[in-house]
Amino acid sequence: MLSRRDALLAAAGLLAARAGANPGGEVAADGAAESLRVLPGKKPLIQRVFRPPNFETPLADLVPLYTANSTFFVRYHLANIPRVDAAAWRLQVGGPSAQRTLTLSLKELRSGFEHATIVALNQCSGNRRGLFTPRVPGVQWGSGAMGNARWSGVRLRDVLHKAGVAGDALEVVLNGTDSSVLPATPDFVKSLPIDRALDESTLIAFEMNGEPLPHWNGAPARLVVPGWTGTYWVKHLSEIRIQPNAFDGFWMKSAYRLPTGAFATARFVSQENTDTTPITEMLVNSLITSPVPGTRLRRGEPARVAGKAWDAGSGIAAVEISIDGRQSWRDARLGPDIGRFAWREFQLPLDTSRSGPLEIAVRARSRNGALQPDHLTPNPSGYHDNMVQITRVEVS
Ligand SMILES: Nc1nc2c(c(=O)[nH]1)N[C@H]1C(S)=C(S)[C@@H](COP(=O)(O)O)O[C@H]1N2
Ligand SMILES: [Mo]
Repeated sequence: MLSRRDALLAAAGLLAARAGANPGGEVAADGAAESLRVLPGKKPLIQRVFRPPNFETPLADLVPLYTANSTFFVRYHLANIPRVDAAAWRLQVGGPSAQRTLTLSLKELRSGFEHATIVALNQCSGNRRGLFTPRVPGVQWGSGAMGNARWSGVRLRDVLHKAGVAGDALEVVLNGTDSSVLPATPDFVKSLPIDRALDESTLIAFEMNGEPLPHWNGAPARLVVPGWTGTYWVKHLSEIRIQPNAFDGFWMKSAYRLPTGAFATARFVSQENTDTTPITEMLVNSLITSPVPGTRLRRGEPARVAGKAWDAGSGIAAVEISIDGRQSWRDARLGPDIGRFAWREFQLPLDTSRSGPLEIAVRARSRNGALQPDHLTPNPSGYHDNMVQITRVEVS
């Protein structure tokens, strides 16, 4: 059977082309066949946009507890992405609310500050945008614009304190070495509220899963803001500015914004207005990694539902699974807790005693009491899709 998306593609005459580019029959989390392409240094990923590179992780590569560097998703807004020479790279720290300016080499960054490691999920604000109905503009991500990794580096806080944070500091502005090819496209620059920048979990990371950062994931150093969506995790970080006023660049003022008050997440007060506010933390969410949509399970044979659940850092309290149209729910068994900003594995044996179609619904509950909803909260950019996902399989 064709999925909703494949039916649309077939109508547009695109399905054959995609199937041809996809001889291995890779599937994304929504069961659609996807075209896999290789970025230098990466394994095949689902190509959403070629230039700038936007590649998502296939469902099968979201099964390991730590997402491999070679399969970790890649998201860029601008197409000029120079390979940074780590020996020549410098991090500039300053701004009107800094007491002094610093210029740090990678060696100085590594040797001058205490090292810190944190396991954290990096999820794009627009993960699952491609599943929104009605369709919203933007990269049409499936469920693979995310990954869980062990990040090592130094605390942003320690670097800011070395520069000296003045009493009037309001935001910290972060820029990387990538840039646009067209002068009209604004440079990708983000800011954080000063308290989030000074939070001990915010890192300048130079390692990912024990290896130097891959080029496509921000070498030689990137920001890691555990619990907050990927947009703040600035790659190829080269400039940090501490300032007493709200940063008014395009990627704060106009992009990555939500209707004010629509979501119960951390506020970013200095960037808020009556209509819109920047996206901040992730919502409680989950992903079924197994069975894959469309699987034929054999009647009476052992099977299980497995996947991942996460939130912004309160931790996962429970994952519930329903196979009776969401009338009754059973608690899945949770895997090891590897840190409050990491995803948590879950699994539950699946009843295959009756033949016929089976609809598996999963919802996660966070320790702060949030539960995945049954419906989307509409927003113009298609962010924060955390509604209960359903995987359809067949028992025969
Ligand atoms: N320099 C730079 N950093 C960036 C971006 C970018 O376009 N340029 N995109 C951000 C967004 S929106 C996301 S979701 C994450 C994705 O991280 P990844 O590409 O390592 O998976 O990077 C963030 N950091
Ligand atoms: Mo993103």
